[in-house]
Amino acid sequence: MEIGVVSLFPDLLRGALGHGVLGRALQRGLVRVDVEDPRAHAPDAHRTVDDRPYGGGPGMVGVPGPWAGAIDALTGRLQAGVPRIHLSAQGEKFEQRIARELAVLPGFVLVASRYEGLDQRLVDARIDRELSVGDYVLSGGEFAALAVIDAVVRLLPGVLGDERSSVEESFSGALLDWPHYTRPIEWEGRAVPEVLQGGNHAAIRRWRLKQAVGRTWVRRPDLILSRGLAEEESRLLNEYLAEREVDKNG
Ligand code: 9D3
Repeated sequence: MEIGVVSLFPDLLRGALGHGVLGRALQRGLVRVDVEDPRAHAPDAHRTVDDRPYGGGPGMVGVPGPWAGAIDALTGRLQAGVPRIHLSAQGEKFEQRIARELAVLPGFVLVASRYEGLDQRLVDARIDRELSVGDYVLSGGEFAALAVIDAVVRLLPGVLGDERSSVEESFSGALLDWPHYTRPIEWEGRAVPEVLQGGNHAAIRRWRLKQAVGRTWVRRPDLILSRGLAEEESRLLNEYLAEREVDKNG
């Protein structure tokens, strides 16, 4: 897969991509990331990439020429027809479903903008899709682009080695994870749950499923509502909620 990124901070992008699962995938040639700076496509001596908004108001707007130049340079180096995606707070919410869609493509271009946004004519002429990473305000699209790249690359065949398979993890409408424990068996007066200390694998499986269903119900009821519960799961949820009442009331 080849991913193009348009960004005013190419070093930030390249630096962040050098580590962990992503860094190894790049080193092993499973994915290429090609970064292009709009400043390199600005025609004037000042390398202008933004200007004041027509109609007035605060902030700056990305001027179309340099941004189109960077997008076109990347598009020319990538396979024909790959989607050009603008990271924007106004975009469609990025979810695991979209990560899976992108992971089967030969590549895509991500445009990370700054300021109040890009000139709308550039968006109309060059952008196929706009994605947001959630309802909070970032100061630019770079960290959103990195989130998209990370979520997509770990789905590529061969990227996750012995680590938990992405198939197992690539849920949508699944449950939150159960709690995890390691040594020491007691820490600051807190013990590892008794059931995990023994070798009763059926009991351990039930405990983990109960925790997963219970946590999901408490923290993310939206996931339960869109997914539903199997019979065993709803039995375990009732147990979880009953045990929580006991914990609360002594
Ligand atoms: C008038 C309000 N503007 C500034 C507070 C809106 C605004 C402009 C530019 C808000 C954020 C940004 C920069 N954000 C991104 O480029 C961005 C983003 C985000 O802020 N939240 C979630 N996903 C994304 S993807 C790109």
